[in-house]
Amino acid sequence: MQKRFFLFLVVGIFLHAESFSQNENVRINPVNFSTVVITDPFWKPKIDKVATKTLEACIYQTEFKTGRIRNFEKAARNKGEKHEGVFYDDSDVFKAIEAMAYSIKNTGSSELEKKADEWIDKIAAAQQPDGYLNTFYVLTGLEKRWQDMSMHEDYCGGHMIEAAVAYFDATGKRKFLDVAIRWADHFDQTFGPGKKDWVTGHQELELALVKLYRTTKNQHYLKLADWLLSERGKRLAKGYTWSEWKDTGYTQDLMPVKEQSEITGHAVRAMYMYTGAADVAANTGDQDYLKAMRRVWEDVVFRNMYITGGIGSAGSNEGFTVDYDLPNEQAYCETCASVGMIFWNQRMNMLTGNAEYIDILEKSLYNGALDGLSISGDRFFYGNPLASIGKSARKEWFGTACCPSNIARMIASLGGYIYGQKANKIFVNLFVSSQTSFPLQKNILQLKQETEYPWTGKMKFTVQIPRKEKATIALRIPGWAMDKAVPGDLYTFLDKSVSRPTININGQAYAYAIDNGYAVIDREWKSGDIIEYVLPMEIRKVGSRPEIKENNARIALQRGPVIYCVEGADNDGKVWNIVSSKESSWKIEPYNVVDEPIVSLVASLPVVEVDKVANRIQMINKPVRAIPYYTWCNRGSNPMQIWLPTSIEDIKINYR
Ligand code: FUB
Ligand code: ZN
Repeated sequence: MQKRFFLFLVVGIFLHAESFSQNENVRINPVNFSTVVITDPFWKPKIDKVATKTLEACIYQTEFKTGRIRNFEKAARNKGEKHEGVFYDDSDVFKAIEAMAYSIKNTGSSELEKKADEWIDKIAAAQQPDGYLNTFYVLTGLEKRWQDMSMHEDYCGGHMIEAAVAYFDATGKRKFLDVAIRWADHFDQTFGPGKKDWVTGHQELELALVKLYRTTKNQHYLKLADWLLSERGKRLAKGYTWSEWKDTGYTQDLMPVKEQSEITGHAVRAMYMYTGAADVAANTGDQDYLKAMRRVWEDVVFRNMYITGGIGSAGSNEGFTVDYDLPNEQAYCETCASVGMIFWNQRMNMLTGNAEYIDILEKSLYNGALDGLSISGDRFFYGNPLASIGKSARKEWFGTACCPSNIARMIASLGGYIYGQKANKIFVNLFVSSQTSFPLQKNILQLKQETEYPWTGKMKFTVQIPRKEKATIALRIPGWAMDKAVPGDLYTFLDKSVSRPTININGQAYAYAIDNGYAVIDREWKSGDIIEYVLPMEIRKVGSRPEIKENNARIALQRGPVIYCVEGADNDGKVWNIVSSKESSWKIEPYNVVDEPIVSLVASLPVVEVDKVANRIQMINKPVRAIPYYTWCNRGSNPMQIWLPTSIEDIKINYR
């Protein structure tokens, strides 16, 4: 571990130095994931599970159970064989390779590298002489390519670029990157100012092109990303599968991106687009994207987001509907949309330096996104409802299988979301036991973080630095630790807390200043300095704005960033009969869901029972247990609820 950490540090110093010397347009440069060594008791087992179980499942499905890899083989043979599956299936191969790349970096797995190399050879062999690559059109008729904007050729290309960049970063091998460059050059020769117009069918290519620009330093790719964003809002979008969505905002094409202020349409498309816009802005300094995105972000967070950080309530458009339309049982909340929220909010934090974006990132990460992956690592949720009558089940795979490899690549690259830096200012965004290094003006500061978050709110940071140097360490103060359930007032804590975060440095209380949501520690650092940071981990009852009809007279439970639910498996099979008044008294109790050690919440609460013998309905008090939402449905299909009724009246309506 020590040797590996040293290697990480050396590579990291170059990566850091490069990123922050280059980018004057951002307030925070995220620290590259590959320079962060995660040792965390909560996340490390998950990262390891992704590298084994999750990727095993993805590989099995991609290669054997479905024709995804066969499609590349057939495209390379060019013998007129049939395409298998859906027209965007190539994207899942690429996302799996991206997750493999991060996992190779995390675990050093030579097996994964061998598999990725094997797939990359097949992908490269299927590339057309002009750089084009999409197995659907290669196998169904190349003459039809680039005619229907809704057909995801650009989306698949974008995922290929992301995977190729990640694989190059992880292994230094260029083969896949060269395939991606040839594809991007083909796209660049075909579309752009003075060439053909193109509105991306499913946004993704924009953010991918910025990654390619960062890797190759070729400005063309950045300009192309910016141009693609500028194509939106001119009503140029055309495509067979879009006709029914015309004028609904489904494709975020009703207004130019820089003029948008409302969130509309397909949630994943929207998240990827705003992530791409932020990435362009981070490299061009264009302020108009940021202004528009702040407006849209407020529309999401203030009116259209679940308490889990999930977004996109409707299955019909896999996206947004009208303000406050946030049904619980019917919530769509695609795993990919929560992953997209994580991407976008990281970029917003980077551009603005404001910690509130990380509050939302953290909310989506620990709840809406993490719920998408089973504890075993090989079962998945596509949608993540907030209530269930017990018919939901985690699945091995899906017909449209975007979510499994998406959550895999997210967790595998978690190291990239923990720290940031701007010159001599270090930012701690997430609380995850880990180590990394920061190049300062004169020194390299090594920071070690130790914590059992999210189960406790105690963090210990140890500094190592060769010579004393003045620098700032900014620790994120989560909104929930300051009595604010979310930015805006969609959700509020029902009881007031007086506890506040505390900081001790070398055993002495430190009176910190707060700047943009960070506790700022400004001092000359020396080796062995220790920061102890304590966040109040109280059980909070949460209410929501009255406009969210389904939550009226209901409360939810939160502790730290974790949203809780009640599940049948812990409560005699029933959870729709529980009443939890605003005054109910909950306590913490360590518990295990399957083999996941968690902190559960317990209370004695009135429940409605049917007494069949006496032929009557009665209320009795029973012990009730709540578990973290992300752990539900790991013990078979069970009823579940996040929002608990506060009175019997609501039970009458909803009792099952
Ligand atoms: O269209 C590709 C992916 O499939 C989308 O991101 C998901 O919402 C699903 O429709
Ligand atoms: Zn998905």
